[in-house]
Amino acid sequence: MNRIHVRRTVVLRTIGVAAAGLLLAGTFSACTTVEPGGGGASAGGAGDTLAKGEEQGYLSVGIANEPPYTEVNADGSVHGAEPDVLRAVLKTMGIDEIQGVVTPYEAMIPGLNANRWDVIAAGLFMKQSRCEAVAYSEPVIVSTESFGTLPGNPKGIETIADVSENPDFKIAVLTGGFEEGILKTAKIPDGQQVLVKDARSGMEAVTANRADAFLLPTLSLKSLVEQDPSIEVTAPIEDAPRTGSGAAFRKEDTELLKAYNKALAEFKKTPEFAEILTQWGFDPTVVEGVTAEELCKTEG
Ligand code: 6CS
Repeated sequence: MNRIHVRRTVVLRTIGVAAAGLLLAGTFSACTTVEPGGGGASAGGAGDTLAKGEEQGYLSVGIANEPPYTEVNADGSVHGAEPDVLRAVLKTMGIDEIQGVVTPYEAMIPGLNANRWDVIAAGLFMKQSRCEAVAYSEPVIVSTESFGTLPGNPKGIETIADVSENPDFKIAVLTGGFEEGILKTAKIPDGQQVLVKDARSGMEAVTANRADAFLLPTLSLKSLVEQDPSIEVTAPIEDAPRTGSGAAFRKEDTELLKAYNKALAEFKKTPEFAEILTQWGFDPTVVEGVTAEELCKTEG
């Protein structure tokens, strides 16, 4: 197999999240043949993902497609701040490629633990429940949240408290996303939540007046607005929890986590780390001194 193509392979799967796990509805590759067994499926046993990656020369990675965190290009190449950092760090470990598997945020952890992919690098923000289910690397990104609203923000929605205090406000959030958790932690009734499957649907909920605002990371909303200026983005929400993300591994992959964190710590000292984050609009200094332990204390 042409290794260049392996780098650029994206295994695009239409995966529905069934109650008991993942329903694999179909697999096709955007670019080249995928590994036998369904592309990202982990052939190894528990805890040997590092050895598997070293042997096969790549790891499969659960991603969304939500710039600037993750981006799948028309040619099937996988980019975005998180996959670009993951690829660069794995390269220093002798694992030259990553193979992306696009999936909804709510399916990322079940899919990882069902061995559908080997790691998550999607901006899957750290919080208590997620940190109980997977082993996060040290963070590479610290994020803010904003509201996407109609131009002029006619309802004046700027904080989570504004939503709590106005029971008629409806807020679109991704099903199973970090933002749905923010609303639940704030005890905002389900009736005020408009669950959507992806960022595009969230924008449409606002422009079609099914929701008064779309709650999403600030940079994701700004990226959407670059394509479609039909909404505007509020300043970062002051009473939204600060959080961040890094790679997420299976709990049993302790050897991979240890090796990755060691390599990541070295990589963070290089100009390439700052270049990647800056290229995607992130401030590389914001994550300095922030730990996974701290971010895993985030409620939800
Ligand atoms: O961690 C999450 O669930 C959220 N992360 C990103 C990058 N976008 C939305 C999603 O809900």
